Amino acid sequence: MSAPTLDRPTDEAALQQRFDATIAADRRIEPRDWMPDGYRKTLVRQIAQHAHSEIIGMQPEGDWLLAAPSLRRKAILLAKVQDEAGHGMYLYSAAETLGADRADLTDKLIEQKQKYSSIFNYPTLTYADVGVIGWLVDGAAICNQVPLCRSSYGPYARAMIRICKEESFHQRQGYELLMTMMGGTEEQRAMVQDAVDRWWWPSLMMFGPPDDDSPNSAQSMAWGIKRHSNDELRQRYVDMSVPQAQFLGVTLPDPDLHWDEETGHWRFGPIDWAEFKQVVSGNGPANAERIRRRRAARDDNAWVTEAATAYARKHAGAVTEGAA
Ligand code: FAQ
Repeated sequence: MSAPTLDRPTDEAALQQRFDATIAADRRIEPRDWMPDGYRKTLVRQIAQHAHSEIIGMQPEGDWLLAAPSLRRKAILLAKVQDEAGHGMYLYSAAETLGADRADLTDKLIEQKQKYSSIFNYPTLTYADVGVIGWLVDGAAICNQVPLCRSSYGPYARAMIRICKEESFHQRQGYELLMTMMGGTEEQRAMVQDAVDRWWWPSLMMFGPPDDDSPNSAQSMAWGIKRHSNDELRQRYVDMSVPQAQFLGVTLPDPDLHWDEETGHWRFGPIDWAEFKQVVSGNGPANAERIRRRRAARDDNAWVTEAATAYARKHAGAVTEGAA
């Protein structure tokens, strides 16, 4: 047996030291590297929640696929909703590199043992909601996710690069739809304003609880999983969105919103954290429906998974026999 060297540490303390040095040097942790249990658990938790959000996030806009007002709008929306499915798949794959099992993660979502983003528990009442989701919800997702492209875990960071590119297209298609509606009739402009009124505050909640009530932030930032705090990103998002709202010609539903010359930021009013807690604990307007549909998708399509698994097994057997 070879003696342990600095290159191939064998004891836990040396492994921890190497992990810490990798994080301190801002290099990536890869699936085969040793990592502390807490780091692995935190990543599985965040990546699984993120993947679930993408999959559940297909529902609010998916509800408008059959009612899109033109073939062009339908094609754009279809492409966007399919992209979200793809994002979910990249993210479940990233979670698998940490030893998580995809079917088990789906079960945990359906049994409500794992969370998904609060934002997807609000209904899409008019077609303007599709535009506002693209502009505000994808806008918030980009703001939160661009820094995750530099997350310390390699597979997560790399998945985020592609996801962010696609989210940028999503945001633009939403904004373009809203610009078109704002150039339309009074009724269309009113639909946009109504959608903005309903989605603005929930979009601010997407960034998570305030920093002093965010149990995971400090450790996640020390590990380089998260790069900025929830409040920092929320402020960045408000600063980015206010000029976009002005250009669009809508009013953000916040009487306290004002420009703070001293700090160079748009200051906003208090967020209703009681509503956030209600939604996250399963009591939002559409939680039950979202989970009911996800459960039905799993159960009704189980035969596809079984058939694909049987085919893959048979094919793998044939390959092994061929090799022999
Ligand atoms: N909703 O200690 P923290 C998208 C939970 S993808 C529900 O601050 P953390 C694309 C949190 O999990 C949107 N739960 O937690 C799209 C934790 O619970 P736990 C999803 C929330 O992890 C667009 C507890 O509260 N994006 O939109 C929420 O450090 C359009 C304490 O919170 C991601 O997942 C919430 N909003 O920071 C798709 C991005 N916020 O597990 C379709 C990656 C917090 O301790 C259409 N994730 N919680 O029981 C992150 O960046 C972080 O996980 C945060 C939360 C910032 C979300």
